[in-house]
Amino acid sequence: MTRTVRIIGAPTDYGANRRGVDMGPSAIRYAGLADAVERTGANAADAGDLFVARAEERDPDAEAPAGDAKFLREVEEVSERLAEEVAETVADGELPLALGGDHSIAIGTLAGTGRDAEIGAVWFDAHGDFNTPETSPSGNVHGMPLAAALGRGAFADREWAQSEGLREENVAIVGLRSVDGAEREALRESAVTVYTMSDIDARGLTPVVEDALDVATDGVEGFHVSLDLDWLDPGEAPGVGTPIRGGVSYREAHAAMERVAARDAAGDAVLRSMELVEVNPILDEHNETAELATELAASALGKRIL
Ligand code: 6HN
Ligand code: MN
Ligand code: MN
Ligand code: MN
Repeated sequence: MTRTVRIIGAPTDYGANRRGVDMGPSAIRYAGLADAVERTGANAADAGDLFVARAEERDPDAEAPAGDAKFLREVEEVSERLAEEVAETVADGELPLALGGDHSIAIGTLAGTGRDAEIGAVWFDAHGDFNTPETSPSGNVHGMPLAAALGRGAFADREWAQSEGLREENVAIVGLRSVDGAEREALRESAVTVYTMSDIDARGLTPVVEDALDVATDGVEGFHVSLDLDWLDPGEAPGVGTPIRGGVSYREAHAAMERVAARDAAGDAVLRSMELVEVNPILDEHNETAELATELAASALGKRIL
């Protein structure tokens, strides 16, 4: 049966406190995402963009109530809309592919995809995204989505942020190279599995990603792939809001996505949802980061060279 991939744009930059990543969905579509998905043999259905209130239209007096998290009220609104759309897509037997937007959109994707099933997640990112409002040095929610989905810190009493079917034991971060002080402590005491860039240096990309997929597929129905484009080296992916040197290469990124496709095809736990985040067209060069996001999605969806 031909799989249908439902493309869902989430054009928000409220989690990053800077303008630009809200144009990510347009840039990724312009780079040819739907065609790339269809070339893998899947159907592509574009659900358009979710409504995101423009910053200029916000009530300046209505600040977010949550201490040190910026724009948490706006993030909540977008998360709830995205969670609904993702849950419905999964219920319809389709695969949601969410386009950010900053990484705060993962709160909505994970809430939706984890609504009716036990799931795992692989987090391809330079960052841990494991801050909470209490630990975050920036207050930006895009540094918090993994902690939010797991109900940590101030997210413990925010049900909208939590992913019901996701447990720390089934989460793996791959390629970590930038982590804040208190965030590091939180990761160390958590049950999340972390593979740093040093692990990739020492062992090679493929065995590390295979281990991460083992973590994310252990005893669950399906797994989520969160691809932050700053996972790659900024030389390959310049169009991101928070570039960190020393990331994976073009070829390593494809190899990782090909391992995702292989695991999906093996069928023990299937690829259930995916997101492409943090593409910033303003900082990009000739849309190459958006094109890269498109190509990597195709590899994860099973694109074959031969
Ligand atoms: N991202 N750890 C930093 C913070 O502000 O919490 C950076 C987060 C970056 C988040 O790239 O998705
Ligand atoms: Mn429907
Ligand atoms: Mn991230
Ligand atoms: Mn990142």
